[in-house]
Amino acid sequence: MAELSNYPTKDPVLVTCGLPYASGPMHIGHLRTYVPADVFVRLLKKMGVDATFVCGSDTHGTPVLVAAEAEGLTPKETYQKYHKILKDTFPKLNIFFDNYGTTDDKENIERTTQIVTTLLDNGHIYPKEIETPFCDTCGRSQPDRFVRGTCPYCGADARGDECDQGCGRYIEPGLILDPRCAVCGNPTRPITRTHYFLKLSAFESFVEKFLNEVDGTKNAKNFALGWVKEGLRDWCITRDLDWGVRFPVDESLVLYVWVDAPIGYMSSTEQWAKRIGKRNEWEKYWKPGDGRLVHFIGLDIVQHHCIFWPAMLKGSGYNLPFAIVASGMLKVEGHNFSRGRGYVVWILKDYLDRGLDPDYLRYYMVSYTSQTKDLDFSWDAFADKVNIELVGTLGNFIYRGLHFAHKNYGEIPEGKLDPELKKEIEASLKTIAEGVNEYELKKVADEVMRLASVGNNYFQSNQPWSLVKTDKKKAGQVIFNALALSKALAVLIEPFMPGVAEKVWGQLGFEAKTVHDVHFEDALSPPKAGTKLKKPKPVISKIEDEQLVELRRIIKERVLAAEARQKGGPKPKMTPIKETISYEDFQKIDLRAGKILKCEKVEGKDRLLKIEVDIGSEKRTMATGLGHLYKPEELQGLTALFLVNLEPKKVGGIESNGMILAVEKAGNPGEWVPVRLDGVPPGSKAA
Ligand code: B3M
Ligand code: ZN
Repeated sequence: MAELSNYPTKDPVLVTCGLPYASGPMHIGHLRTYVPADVFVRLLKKMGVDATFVCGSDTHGTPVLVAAEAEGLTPKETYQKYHKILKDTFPKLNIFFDNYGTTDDKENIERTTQIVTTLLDNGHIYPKEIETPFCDTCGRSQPDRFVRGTCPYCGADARGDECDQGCGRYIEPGLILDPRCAVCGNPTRPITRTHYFLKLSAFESFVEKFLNEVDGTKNAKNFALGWVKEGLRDWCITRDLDWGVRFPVDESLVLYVWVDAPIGYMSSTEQWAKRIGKRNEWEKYWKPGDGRLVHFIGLDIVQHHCIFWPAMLKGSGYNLPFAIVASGMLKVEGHNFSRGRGYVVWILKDYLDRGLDPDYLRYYMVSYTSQTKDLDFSWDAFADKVNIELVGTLGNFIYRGLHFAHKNYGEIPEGKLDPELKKEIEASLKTIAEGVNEYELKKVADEVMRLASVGNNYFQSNQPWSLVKTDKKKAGQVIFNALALSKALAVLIEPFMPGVAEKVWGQLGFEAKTVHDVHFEDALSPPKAGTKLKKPKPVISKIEDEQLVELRRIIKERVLAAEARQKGGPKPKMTPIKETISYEDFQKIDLRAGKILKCEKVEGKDRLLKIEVDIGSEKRTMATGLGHLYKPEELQGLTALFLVNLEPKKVGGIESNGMILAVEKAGNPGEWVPVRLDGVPPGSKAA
C-alpha cells in the first residue's frame, strides 16, 4: 500500500474524528484529536485534495447515563444540552465540520440497524449466556461505567468496560474482577442472562492483514497487532440498559455504545450528502471504491477502531479505513488529564471566555510535541510558545515588514522575488508535504516557524532601515521580498492558525479571495507591487504576566478543591440485607477452616495471588484477588475460612477450587480483610 500513502492524492478523502460523548462541555483533552484533524483537512485542501470532514456527538452508552443521573436530567435532555454546547464550541476554535450529527439521529439508528441485521444474516452474531454485574442497593444491572473493579489483564483499578488507569484494554462484560457499583460503592453480584456476541475470533487473520496494510501512525497499528497476537475474544455487543439503539433480535437489550458510535461516521456522511443535494455521495467513501477514510482518534480507543470497527465493516460489506491516526494522551501541568482531580482546562470557561485567541491553542496542540507522543499542557509552556515563537518570531517578522512598507511607501513597493527566498519557500512546501504524508503535524508547524526565522534573518541582514536613507528603491526591493515571504507565511499558517492567517492576508491588501481558498502554490507568487496598504496592527499579542498568574491559579484551585472533595467524599450506603433464604439453602454451603501453605504472585497480575490451601481432607489450589492488599508472606501460614464447594473457575490462568472468605470494611470499599481462624485445625467445619 506504500504508493497509496502519498498525499496529495487524486482520490477524495473523508476525515473523521472520534465522536465526543455528549456528556459534558469541551475540554482540552478533546483538542488532542480535533485540532490535528482539522489542521490535516485544511492541509489537504491546500494541496488541492477533495477532503470532507465529518463528526458528531456520541449520545448513547453509560457515559451519557452517568452524566444524566448526576444532573437529574433524562438521557435525551442530557445529550441535547451537551450536543448543542459541543456543536457551538467547535467553530469558536476554527474547527469546521462538513457535517456534525448525533448518534441518536434517525440516519444513525437506521444505518446501525441495517449493519447489525446484515451481520446477523451473515452469521457473525450469536447468543450466549453470561454473568454481568447487578447492584442490589441500586436495584439494577450495572454495565460498563456503572462498575469499577480490577482489570483482569493488568490488575489496575478499572472501569467496567475499559482499563482506564492501566493497560488501556477493553474489558468484556462480566470479566472485571472484584466489581463494585460505581453509583453506591457496594459490591455487585453476578446475574445470568443471554447476550449477543460478534464472532471476532473468526476475523483474526482478516484483522491482522488489515493492520499490516493500513496507513496512519505506528502507535495505532502496533498496539492493535499486539492484541491480535494474544488472540481475539468474541465481542459482546448488547447491554442490559434502556438507553441506546435497540437490538433487533431482542428488544429488551440495546446495542453496546461502541457498535452505533463508529457507525455515526457513516451516518454523518449520509447527512452531509443529503444536505449538499447528492444523496448517494456518501457511498464513494463507504462502499468499496476510490474514496479514502482517515480516522483521527485518541490512543485510548485504538482497540475499537483497529479491531472491532474493521471487523464490523468487513462483516457487513463496507469499505475499510485507509488510515488510522492516533494521538498520544494528554497531561495537564505534568499530571494525567483528569476532570475529577482538577487537571483539566475547560475550553469555554478557562480559555475562550477570557478572550484568548483559539489559534494560539491550535498552534500549541500541533507544535508542542509529535502527534503520537503524550502532550503536556502547561500555561507556562503555552505562554512561551505564544510569546517567543508566535509573537517573537512570526508576528514580529510580519509586522516589521508591513510597518516599514506602510510608513515609507504606503503601498507594496516594486521588487522581484529573491531566488534564494523562493528556494526556501519551495523547501518548506516539500517538508510540509512530508509532514502530511507522515501524519506528523509538528513537522509542518516547525517548518513554518523555520521559514519565519529565515524572514527575520533576511530582514536583519539587509538592514532596510539604513538602506532606505541612501537607496529607497533598493530598500523597497528588500521590503517587497519581506512581504512576499509574509504572504507565503499567511498561506502556510492557515491550516493551523486560520484566524491569524486571514488577518495577515487582509493587511497585505488581498480582498478578492480569503486565504482559506487559495492553494499552497500561491505561496510562491509574490503580492502585487502598488497594492495600497493600511496602517498595520500586530496580528498576535503576548500573554501578559498577570494573565498567566490568573490562569495558573485557576488550575491550582481546582486541584485543591478536588482533593478536599475526595477527602470528605460521600460515605457508601450500607448494603441492604439480602432476601431471606431457607435453612436448606444455607446447608448447601460448605465452609471450612483452611491453612494457606503457599502463597505466590501471578506474573503480570497485580491483584492475583495463587494459594495452596490445606483444607484438612486435601490440598487445593485457589486464586484470590487480594494481591494489591497483602504481600504473599503476609498470607502464607494464615488459617482462614474457605468456601470449599464452589464450582471450579479459571481466574487469570489459574483453576481456582474454592474461595477464601474476606469481609469488605464498612465505609472503606476496597479494603478486604480475610476471616481469620487463628489456631483452628484445617478442615474444621462452620455451620
Ligand atoms: N465517544 C469518546 C472516546 O472514548 C467516544 C468515541 C467514539 S468514536 C466512534 O474517546
Ligand atoms: Zn488493565
